[in-house]
Amino acid sequence: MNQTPDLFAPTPALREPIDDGAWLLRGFALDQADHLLEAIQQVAAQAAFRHQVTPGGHTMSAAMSSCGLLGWVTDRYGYRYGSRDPLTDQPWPEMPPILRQLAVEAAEASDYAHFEPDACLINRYETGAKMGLHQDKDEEDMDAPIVSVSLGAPIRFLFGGLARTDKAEGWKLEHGDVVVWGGPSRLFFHGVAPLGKRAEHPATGAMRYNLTFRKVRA
Ligand code: MD3
Ligand code: FE
Repeated sequence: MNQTPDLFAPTPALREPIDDGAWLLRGFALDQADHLLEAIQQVAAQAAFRHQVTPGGHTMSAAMSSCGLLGWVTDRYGYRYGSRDPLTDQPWPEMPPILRQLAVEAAEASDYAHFEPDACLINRYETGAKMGLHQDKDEEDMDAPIVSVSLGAPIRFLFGGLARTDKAEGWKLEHGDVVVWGGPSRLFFHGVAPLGKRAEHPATGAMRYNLTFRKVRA
């Protein structure tokens, strides 16, 4: 038996358990944040941020874009993933490698090996924008985790359980934070509280961006 500590074993990234299968990696994206924000602007130059309308007729307060093979679309007829941006009828912009790489590394650090996202949704929040409690269940592959990256102004994230009425816990998500949701937590209700009036960050002013990486097709 070798009792000598292995000085060269990889150190696991500092991670905080949120729930079964869910990890908060505080500051995981911090050193790349400027490059990630540039990549977001490049995507937005081809697929502009837009406020989509839900089937219930409500205009979403968060503006959205997408990149990768698939993007998420909602309109009066329903929600779906599609391969073209309805604003331009063009394929969604390719997922910038720097974004994909970060998501794969965060999944790996959370013990989800071989994550291959085919969609990256980009949410942009301005003061007062929010996202009500919902489940992400439009994806075919529920074995894959969802990786989320927060950039810019901080927000209060709400995380409940499998039932809409389960009590939701609040977490602060800040610039550079990454959260990985898989296993039992994959279908939990979640949302974000309205972006505060004084919430800001030097890199984005009063705006917050959230990237979510998904594997939609099984
Ligand atoms: C928990 N976005 O795009 S990210 C979404 O901050 C979404 O923009 C929020 O919910 C945002 O669908 C929250 C954190 C998050 C994302 C996906 C999850 C938490 C999740 C999927 C399952 C469980
Ligand atoms: Fe969600």
